[in-house]
Amino acid sequence: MATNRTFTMLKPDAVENGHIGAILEKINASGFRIVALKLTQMTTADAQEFYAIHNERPFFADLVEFMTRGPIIAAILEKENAVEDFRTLIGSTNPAEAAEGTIRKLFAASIGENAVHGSDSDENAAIESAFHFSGREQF
Ligand code: RTP
Ligand code: MG
Repeated sequence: MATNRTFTMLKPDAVENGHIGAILEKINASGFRIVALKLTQMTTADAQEFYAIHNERPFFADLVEFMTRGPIIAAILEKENAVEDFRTLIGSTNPAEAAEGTIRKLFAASIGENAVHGSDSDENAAIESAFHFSGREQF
């Protein structure tokens, strides 16, 4: 499998709870290279666009409210098989169902406030990376 990239956000709960350092440490220790990184905050319009695929879901309003309530860390990560391996590292959407040692098991409180985002395909990784980072911000 060729080296490729995924996109992640450390969500407002992770930032509020002081988990930036611990989560980035785990990401690096798992073999991902950080090729873009910043602290930023999404507007309501940003979150509605970023999560547009979920706009008919019952949790959409709560998701937008949550994702805009404070700063996030946005990052692009590089590794062989990056998208799939990062989804494995973060664990199930619901932390109660996440495997031991995964980021959501360690740092997330609930299915809504689950500490971290990971792209679900190479195509979405590229779209999400471009949403948050200019070409000059990617290394
Ligand atoms: P993400 O996109 O953030 O990496 O999470 P995911 O793929 O594991 O889950 P997805 O189905 O894409 O859902 C996106 C985010 O919406 C919130 N959510 N809340 N209350 C609920 O039932 C519920 N379901 C999903 C979570 O923040 C989830 O990560
Ligand atoms: Mg998703």
